[in-house]
Amino acid sequence: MPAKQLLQTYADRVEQVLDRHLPAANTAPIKLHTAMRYATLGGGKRVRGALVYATGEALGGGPEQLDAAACAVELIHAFSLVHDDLPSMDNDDLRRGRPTCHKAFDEPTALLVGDALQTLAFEVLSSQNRGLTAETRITLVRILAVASGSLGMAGGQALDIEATGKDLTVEQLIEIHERKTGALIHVSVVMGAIAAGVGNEALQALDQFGRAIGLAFQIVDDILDVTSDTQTLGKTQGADEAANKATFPAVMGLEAARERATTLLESALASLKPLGDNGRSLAEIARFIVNRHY
Ligand code: GRG
Repeated sequence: MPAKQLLQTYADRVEQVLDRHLPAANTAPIKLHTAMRYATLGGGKRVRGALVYATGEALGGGPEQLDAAACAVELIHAFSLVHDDLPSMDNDDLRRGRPTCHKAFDEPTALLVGDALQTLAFEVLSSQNRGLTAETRITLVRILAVASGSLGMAGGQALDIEATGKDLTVEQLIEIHERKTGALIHVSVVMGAIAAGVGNEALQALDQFGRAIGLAFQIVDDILDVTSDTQTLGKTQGADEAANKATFPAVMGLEAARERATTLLESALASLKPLGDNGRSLAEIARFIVNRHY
């Protein structure tokens, strides 16, 4: 299936699961629940959820076995976007083509939306769900917590803030990007694998695939911030440069950044070899990540 169709299928599925798990907008506190649904539903490419499904399915897992993990990674992602857009962080007005959560609601609500989305992710993951043993659920909770915490995404964000306005080496930049964005993308692949009961050899291959594609994702995000436009991106174009952010195009130049993303794609695709034909959907998503325009 072509990448766009594949992503749409997975996006539709995870949207339904998210909708089911988010409290209804008319449940008190109404403003908080309305804002949680606003920040989570009806937008986004759902790449992380798609990676959970595509990885799990490559290993013979059924979608109902993968729903909780796909939903949890998208909840953590939505949380990170809401907090990332706050005035004390990136101070953005536009996200997914709409006003950011704190603009549509207010800052205290946006803070609480992030907090509540994070705890909901772990509630969903740890709840009794079809096909996953208690041991598997605990493993999923642990690896998602590590990937989003101070050694993963939150730590990457801290390093990114510290690096603003400084001259960085490519190695320093890779370390930031691997944590800030790469960790959640990498763990989406690993969670899909674990939820599907992966064996050791395939897990190693997928671990490499997830790392490569996680870093490539942020490099391309940096490139698009320079080359695309606000309407296509659904967020403010040029925001990185305006904020004096350390980015791949800034540190190594646009062409070298493009080359690095292509090399990472090649290495990600090579990691899929042990999966044979079953890795086709993952390969499609990897190509989309590197060749996308939004
Ligand atoms: C979540 C524990 C925790 C802490 C939050 C604010 C923060 C700490 C981290 C920020 C991480 C962040 C926002 C990184 C940028 C990642 C990125 C490239 C986002 C855009 O992802 P897309 O393009 O967005 O997949 P869509 O809208 O398609 O889902």
